Amino acid sequence: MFERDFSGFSGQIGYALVPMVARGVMLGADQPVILHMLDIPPAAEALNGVKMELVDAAFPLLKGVVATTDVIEACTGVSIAVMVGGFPRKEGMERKDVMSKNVSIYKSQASALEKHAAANCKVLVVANPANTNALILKEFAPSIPERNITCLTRLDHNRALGQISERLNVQVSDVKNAIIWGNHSSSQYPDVNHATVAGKPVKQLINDDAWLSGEFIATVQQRGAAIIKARKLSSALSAASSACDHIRDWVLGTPEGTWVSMGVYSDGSYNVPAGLIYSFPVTCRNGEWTIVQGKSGLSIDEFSRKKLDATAEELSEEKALAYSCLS
Ligand code: NAX
Repeated sequence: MFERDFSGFSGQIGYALVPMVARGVMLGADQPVILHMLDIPPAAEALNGVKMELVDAAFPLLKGVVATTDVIEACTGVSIAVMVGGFPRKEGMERKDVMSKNVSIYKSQASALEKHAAANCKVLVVANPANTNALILKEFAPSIPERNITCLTRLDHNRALGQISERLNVQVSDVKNAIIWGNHSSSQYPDVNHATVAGKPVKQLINDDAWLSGEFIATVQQRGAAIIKARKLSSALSAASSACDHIRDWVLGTPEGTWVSMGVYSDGSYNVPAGLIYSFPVTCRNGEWTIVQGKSGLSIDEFSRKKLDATAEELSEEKALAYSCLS
């Protein structure tokens, strides 16, 4: 039985995510689950409403629900933690103020996870700034192996696949091996230099460099803002679905010949500074991710190099800002 913890669960993504997990979308149709849902006291009643709905839905795989505002109760015994709770930027707030709020949230959740979660608990940080929140969590949970702490860039990855499938009018399931490099922010670099459709290189099928290096990249980078403009709310169902994809592939493995994008602790691969949580192409097997290296790594042209470095630089700045909030 997997127990998993979700922070921020009366929020939009939480509400979309819990039924997916309870239906087996995250871990498979034969995997029973117990859900632990955490939110803050002002959201306690709404959180209880989500619990009531989960009971009413009578999911066969759902073997228990804990709805709580106590971070220790939420973290106790969990083997997968999906962190969607965070403090949004409000009008008039400086970046540093938002960072400071999130640093204190992730500091306390890190220590609760470290002390009370199951050994080898896998952590996925969704809440923004996702990469840097994950880094703070790593900092304050030193006994959780760094390979167990990741952040969500799979939504951006899936958005890239979706754009290619729309442009070529092909099934999205035939599009593979896009890459999101770097930060889950508008500095991310969606890269299709190695992507394929039914085995054929995307670069051959879309013989339009201007689109690939211009509109395509901008559309993926700005997709979150476009959803907010259209829905007056940020992405929720696509974020929840992508969080399921992230955990499923991490736990159950990526299909042969396919890689996915995950925000993971950089070991210096591709000359990305070590010590950042940076989105790389990864394959997963036996519950472990590995950055795609091939024999000599994927080739990175000059255009890509600049983009990889720019998003790394933004992450280094965020890291410095986060650490300045700690002092
Ligand atoms: P909501 O504002 O709907 O929900 C956030 C929830 O977190 C609320 O229920 C709130 O009470 C709770 N919360 C606040 N502080 C908490 C704490 N200390 N402990 C536990 N819970 C706490 O936001 P939603 O639309 O669900 O988005 C959640 C987060 O995901 C945001 O930070 C958002 O920016 C981020 N996103 C990240 C994405 C990604 O791909 N990495 C994409 C979607 C989304 O924008």
